[in-house]
Amino acid sequence: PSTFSYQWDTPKYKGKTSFNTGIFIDGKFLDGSSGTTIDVINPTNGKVITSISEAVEKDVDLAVAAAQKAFDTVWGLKTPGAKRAELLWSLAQAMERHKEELAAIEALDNGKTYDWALGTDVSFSIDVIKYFAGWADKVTGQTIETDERKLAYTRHEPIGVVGQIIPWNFPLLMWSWKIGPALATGNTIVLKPSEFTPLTAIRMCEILKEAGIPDGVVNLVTGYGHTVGAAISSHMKIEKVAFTGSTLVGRKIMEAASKSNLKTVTLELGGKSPNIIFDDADLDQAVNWAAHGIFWNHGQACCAGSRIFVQEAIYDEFLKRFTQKAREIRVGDPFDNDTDQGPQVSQIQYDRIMGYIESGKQQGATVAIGGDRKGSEGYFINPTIFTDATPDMKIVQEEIFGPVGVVIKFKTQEEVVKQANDTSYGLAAAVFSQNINRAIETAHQLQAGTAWINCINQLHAQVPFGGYKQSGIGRELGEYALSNYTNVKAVHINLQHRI
Ligand code: TXE
Repeated sequence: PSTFSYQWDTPKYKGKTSFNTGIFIDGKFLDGSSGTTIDVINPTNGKVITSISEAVEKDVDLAVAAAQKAFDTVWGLKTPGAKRAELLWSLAQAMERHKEELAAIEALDNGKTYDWALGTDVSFSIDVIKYFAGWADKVTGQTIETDERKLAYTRHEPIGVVGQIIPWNFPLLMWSWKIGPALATGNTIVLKPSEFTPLTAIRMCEILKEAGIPDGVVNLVTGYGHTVGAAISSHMKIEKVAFTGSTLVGRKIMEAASKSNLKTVTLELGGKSPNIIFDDADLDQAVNWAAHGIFWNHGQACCAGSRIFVQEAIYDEFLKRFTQKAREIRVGDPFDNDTDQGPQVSQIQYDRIMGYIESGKQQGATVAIGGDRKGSEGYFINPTIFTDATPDMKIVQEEIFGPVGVVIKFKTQEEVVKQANDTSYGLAAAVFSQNINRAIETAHQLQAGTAWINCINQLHAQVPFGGYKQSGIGRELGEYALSNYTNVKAVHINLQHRI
């Protein structure tokens, strides 16, 4: 284990952090069993920020044993819900005390702007922990009428040790979405952050301790997907795995689960979300939201409104204003207060996005703006808008996961709904219209787990989120998330039934 220190200094924000790193098992930082490390790269300049311990399969076994011990002794059915609520609330308060520090680590590691990290990622993560703190003492079953000779009721019991594998686009936020409901319902955790952005999850280990969460309740294994992620998904003593990431890896996780112990699987995967703008929309608002829809978090959002359908009467005017809006986005250093958009997270993602931009050009789409990199170092890509795309093009079909939107003209509601649903994904969709009947009717016709009307990318701790079709299985957030982490036991009591 070693220490990582960093200092940030902008005209508006100054601060420093220094914390222990390593894999975190049973409340202690350790080196991974292999003794090897993983370099963490700064996406702003491609340089190494620090090196962290690489966990391997054996470390997952150690983490599972620690989590099982904690489940049997200090958590699960051993700790009343009210106590877990208190501890989760204390966790939220500890995060509040460290919020600038967490935002800075996130900006450094992921490349998102410090302001967004603070105002959205960290704040929303705290909201999520508070929200699930509120549920911890309210997870109850039902009493069920059968007949007078019998009493039946259900208990919602924690599953036990659960595995959680999270991505790099919202490192702390995805940590909170996973940790919140699992701890509220009494489970213990083996969590793997993305190898690209492990730093906030590592920093959270000491913050969990500071909040009083008992040792072994949350264990962190920092490593690669094909080793540590695969070991979690195929572990015989992990009864449930929750994953956010690519559809490709989601399939591998289900396969590993089915080949091992048939653990339950929840998946939050990719998307190619439609954003439909009717000709009676408030155009200024639609332009602003559409830009937020695709350029928020540099396009690295599973729910990004990447297919922007615009009705023909307003198409030209929309495109003019939308292009202007994209031109105004300031791409630069995440720690600069004037920056709207930082770099993409990694060289791999940068290459993948530039590959999609090239394919769009080659297949005959028109670049209305952008389509190139910004500067000569780091993974910066200018906001990009394509027009004249046809439904078969890769930029229309596949998730790009970058600041690249495609604007498509449509004539009728019937036609646009058909096109919008013509995808293997079904995560989210948005509709803009001042005719509320038309907006609601369209929202109901779209095959998506979330439908926004006159807004986009709005997420709340109280509201469930998840996908139809190949965008996933199960729902996170809201009351719905609790059922991912409990087993239902039916208890039958014989009162006077004689055999
Ligand atoms: O994702 P991976 P990648 C999409 C997006 C992006 C593409 C590829 O389109 O361009 O996926 O990104 C772990 N068993 N999304 O390759 O690999 C990995 O270590 C178990 C959408 O970076 O899916 C990391 O912790 N785990 C998305 C996590 O999976 C494995 C967010 C996610 O990374 C594994 C991210 C394996 N065999 C990417 N292989 C969203 N839904 O928001 C890798 N992992």
